Amino acid sequence: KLSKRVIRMGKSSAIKKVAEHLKNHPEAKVIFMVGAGISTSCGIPDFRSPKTGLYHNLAKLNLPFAEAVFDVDYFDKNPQPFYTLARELYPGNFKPSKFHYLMKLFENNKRLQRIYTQNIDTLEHQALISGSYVIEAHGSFSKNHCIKCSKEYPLEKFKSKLKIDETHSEDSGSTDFDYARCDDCGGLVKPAIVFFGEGLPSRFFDTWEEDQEWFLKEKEKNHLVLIAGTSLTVYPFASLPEEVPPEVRRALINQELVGDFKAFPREEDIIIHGDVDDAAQKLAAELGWLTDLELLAAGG
Ligand code: CNA
Repeated sequence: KLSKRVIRMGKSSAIKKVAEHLKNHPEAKVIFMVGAGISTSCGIPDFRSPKTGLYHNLAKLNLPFAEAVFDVDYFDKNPQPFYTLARELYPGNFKPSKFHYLMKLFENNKRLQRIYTQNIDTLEHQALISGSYVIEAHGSFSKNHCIKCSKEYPLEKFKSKLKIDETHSEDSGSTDFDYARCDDCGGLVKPAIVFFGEGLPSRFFDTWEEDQEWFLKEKEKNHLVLIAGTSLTVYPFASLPEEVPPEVRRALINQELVGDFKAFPREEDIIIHGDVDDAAQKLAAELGWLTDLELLAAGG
């Protein structure tokens, strides 16, 4: 039933529907919920896209299972896969996408309520979106701590070890590769990225509770939730869309139909099948923000 409706609506008219919603409700603000798909055009692979995703490419690291790269016990035994991945993902190596800049324009136009991101690439900050709007649900590289005694370390502690040591190349299979270790107990130092089995930052839960109350208080303003570039498979983040109150409209921009949009579609959902940057460009055009988007993307 849903797929018929999606086909009937088409991509352009779905984008127009989002734009119309925002134009018809000038007080409405947007909460974004985003994932790795908004950064793939920046050159950062996502997890699950076939052939290009990180899980596909991790095969060469001989992991017992792909998710082991984000498993604390595995990291304790063998930090090399995480170091390899961190080298690929480390903030500073990439520029934001058009989609990131679209979110910045929502802030500039006072139409942004929040961005819940699963990404650890900090591209929201690089797009100069104010930190008060951004919830990094899966942590970031900006803090580090020892996995044994929890002693905290500055960013440099881990970062300095990311440079490939020619004499102890990972490929040579050397076991004394130079990993960041705690000065007190010798435990491995790990960035504050949420690994499987670890708790999410309390700011994630606190802010989501506030935002849910905000929805209830401001029902008549017709706020919108826009979900983009995520497979909605990692919990508890993946449950956010289903916790959006039924009277609040949801839109999805993604290459595939995912999560609650697939399992429990709502009559009012708007589905934009396709590329996030392409959708960002079209939505910006509909909202009269295209020149601003192009200026931001060009770095000026
Ligand atoms: P995922 O499971 O890899 O899903 C990505 C989704 O985005 C898929 O549904 C894709 O079809 C879709 N997609 C990919 N490219 C595009 C595009 N250009 N336009 C539209 N849709 C696209 O990633 P999730 O974020 O859902 O999974 C959560 C994990 C991924 C979090 O724990 C992250 O920390 C982790 N991750 C983050 C990064 C990053 O920080 N950039 C990179 C890789 C993985």
